[in-house]
Amino acid sequence: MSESLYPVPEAWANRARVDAAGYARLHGRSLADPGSFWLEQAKRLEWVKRPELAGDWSFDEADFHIRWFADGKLNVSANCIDRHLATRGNDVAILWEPDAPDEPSRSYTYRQLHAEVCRFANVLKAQGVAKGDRVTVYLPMIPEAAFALLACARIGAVHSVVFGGFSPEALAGRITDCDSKIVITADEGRRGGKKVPLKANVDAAQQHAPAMQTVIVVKATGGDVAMQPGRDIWYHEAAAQVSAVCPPEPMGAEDPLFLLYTSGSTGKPKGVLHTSAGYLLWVSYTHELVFDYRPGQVYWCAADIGWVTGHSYIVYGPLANGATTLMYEGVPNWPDASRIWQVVDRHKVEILYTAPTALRALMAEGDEFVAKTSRESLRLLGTVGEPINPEAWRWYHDVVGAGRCPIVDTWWQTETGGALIAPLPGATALKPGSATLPLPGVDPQLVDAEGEVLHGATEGNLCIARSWPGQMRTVWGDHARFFQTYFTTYRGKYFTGDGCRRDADGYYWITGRVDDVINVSGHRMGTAEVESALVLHPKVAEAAVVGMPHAIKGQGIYAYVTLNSGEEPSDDLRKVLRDWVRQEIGPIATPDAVQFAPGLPKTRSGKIMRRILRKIAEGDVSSLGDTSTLADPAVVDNLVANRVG
Ligand code: 6R9
Repeated sequence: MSESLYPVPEAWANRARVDAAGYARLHGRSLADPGSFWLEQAKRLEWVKRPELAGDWSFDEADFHIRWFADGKLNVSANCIDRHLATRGNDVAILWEPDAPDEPSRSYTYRQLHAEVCRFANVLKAQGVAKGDRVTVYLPMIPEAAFALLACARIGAVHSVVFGGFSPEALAGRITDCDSKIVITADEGRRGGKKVPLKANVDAAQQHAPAMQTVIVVKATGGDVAMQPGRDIWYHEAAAQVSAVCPPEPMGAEDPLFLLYTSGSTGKPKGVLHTSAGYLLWVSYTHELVFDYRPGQVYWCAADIGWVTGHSYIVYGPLANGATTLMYEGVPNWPDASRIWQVVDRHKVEILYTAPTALRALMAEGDEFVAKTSRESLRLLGTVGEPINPEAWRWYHDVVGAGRCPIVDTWWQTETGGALIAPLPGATALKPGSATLPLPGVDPQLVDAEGEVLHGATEGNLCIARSWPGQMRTVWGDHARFFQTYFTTYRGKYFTGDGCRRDADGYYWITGRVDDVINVSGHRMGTAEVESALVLHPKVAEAAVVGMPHAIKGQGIYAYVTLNSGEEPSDDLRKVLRDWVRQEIGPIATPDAVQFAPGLPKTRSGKIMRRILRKIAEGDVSSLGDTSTLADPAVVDNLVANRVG
């Protein structure tokens, strides 16, 4: 790992909102006196009723609870829209760049956003959606996706966005889990010149999602879709019937804002629940601090709204700060590997936030795609989703940013709401590959396997020792699972599932997941989910899935499959199984390698020894460790001999 240091550039130091000493003071005060610190920060929001309480929480089983600003009242959409109208109503709120570069972009001022969101909210109300109801959003990256989220927030409905790349089966599971009676979708999505049949997927989901009663369809491409009378409604027709005024519903600080399903190490995806005030405060505060956002700047988070990054840093954080947030419909490498940089030039983007996997893919295409663009508007670069390898970091810094732009490597999770460990560009010297230091209010601890807290330069499991306002509040419908998943591994602490090293300067280096979660192109995939999909296939008896190193994706999916007796392994079947998983979950879950295995390495109690499977998938077969506890040590030789790749 690289330990080279990139000091804060002089231009940044001179205009820093927070300098190095300021950061140390801020962090110190946030931990020493959290009550007054957070009540003061709470002033950055507009409240219907200002809170007098800050954090009220306990991670202990007997008294387990997490609440922030619990006596306050506010509306999230009013904070993201209405309160900006007087001062910047004519500033651009959302700048939309379409998939095809020759199509015109679109922009919405805060005033126009207000009208669009009110109209959308009234359409939802007309369909009977009330405070607390769940609304599933299955949309492409079009402005209506942001309108839909903010419309839910306006009337107090709880949105649950399902990524447009997920299959009908995955969509149905998420609709059913939260009992969502209404789904908002589009005729089709577009990505990289290809159509995504969203409405057809919703139709296919219906048989497994009986809760679904109403489907609101946004006309995005004008493609042919079958409308089911009594269930399906065109958004544009419904919107023409309602007014563009909808007063925001005053919400309790702890009223739910949204659900977002994410993969864990066991079971089906969990509905991570975020509430209103603490979440909004966290994303607004961190968006301003970490990106040093200043009014008038064009800011671009190139994530999809289907992931938490899109929620927090395309929609809620930037809009709460009155920013101009760019929303891009397409993919980074279409029509060619220059597209991102062309969009930067077209819209004079100053802050760009993307994922290491995209950078590695673009880097592999060669520097000329970057060099032929100007990028002179850029002043800050960000990354998120997985550890960034120092080579990609340097390319981002030297080639994309021409050595001029600091890189903020932001570590966080769906569960954390927003960034927890990240540099402040005017305060923190950078080290390629390190997310650097904790943000104010964040108290990281590294612990060993027994839960002993490790001090100084060390490596261990990353826990957070106290609550922060943006923390998730529960797993939808299963509060016991919330406690069990995050607070029982190490008593009294939130366990992230990540391994981490801390160096002598106190910098944090995330080393990756230590549980059974694979990070594929910055997206979380639970091994258990892929395994469940594989064993649903009639020819499969058993499956075990692990991560393997992948040059572009960071990690790939390696599946060991035991067939039912009488079934013959073949390359055709390998392809059938890959397509099967793709159909069951979605393209991101497609295994990169499928190895047929007559047996899996198991302990005498029947537990699969994933450590061994990981080593073989990595190609590191010289150090398989102790295999003597296996029920049948001979299976290992077979696995090694038939390794794929
Ligand atoms: C925001 C997001 C969370 C997991 C997390 C960790 C990995 C995210 C990272 C990073 C190293 C970073 N991760 N950011 N690892 N450096 N800057 O990605 O949320 O999809 O829930 O994934 O991603 O392993 O635990 P989510």
